[in-house]
Amino acid sequence: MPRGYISIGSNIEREKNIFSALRALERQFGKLQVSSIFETEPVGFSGDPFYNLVVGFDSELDVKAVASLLREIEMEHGRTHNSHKFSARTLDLDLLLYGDLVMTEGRLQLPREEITRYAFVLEPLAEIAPDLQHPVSKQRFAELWEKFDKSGVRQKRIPLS
Ligand code: PH2
Ligand code: MG
Repeated sequence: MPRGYISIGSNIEREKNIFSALRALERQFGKLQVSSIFETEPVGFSGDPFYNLVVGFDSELDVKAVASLLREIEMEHGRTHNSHKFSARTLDLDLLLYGDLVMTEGRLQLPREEITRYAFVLEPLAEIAPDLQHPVSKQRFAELWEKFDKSGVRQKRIPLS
C-alpha cells in the first residue's frame, strides 16, 4: 500500500482550518502521521503568517483519486481557486509524494518540486520521514533539510495547546 505525504497550509482562520482539515483527512485515510505545526512567514507575497505542516497516510486509492479528494476538502474549507498562487488561503493541500511515483500530469507533479524549494514543506517532511529517500535524487529528507540554505528562513514550531 503506497504511503503518501501531504503538505497543509493556511493563513486565514488557520487554527480552525488546519484542525478541521486533519479531521477530514483522517476520515478519508484513517490514522495519519502528523508533523509539528510550524508558523511560517508567507513566501512570495506579504500577508499574514501561515501554519504549515505535513502528514503521512496510507491508501490503496489511485493517485488521481487522492488528488481530487484533496481538492474537495479544500473546497469544503472555503478555498477559492480563481486566486493567485501567491495569495492568502483558507486551506491548501498539496500531495508531495505518493510512494515512489514519479509523474507530471496537468497540475499533478510527483514528487512535488516544492519539497526541495520551500523550508515550510521540507522541515516538517524531514521531521516525520527523516530516513525516507527522495524518489528521484535518492537523498534522505533529513539530509536535504540539513543542507538546505536556511538564511532568511523564518519559521518556528508552535507548541500545541
Ligand atoms: N504557500 C504558497 C505560497 N507561499 N508561504 C508559506 N509560508 N506557506 C505556504 O503554504 C505558502 C506560502 C503557495 O501554495
Ligand atoms: Mg501550496
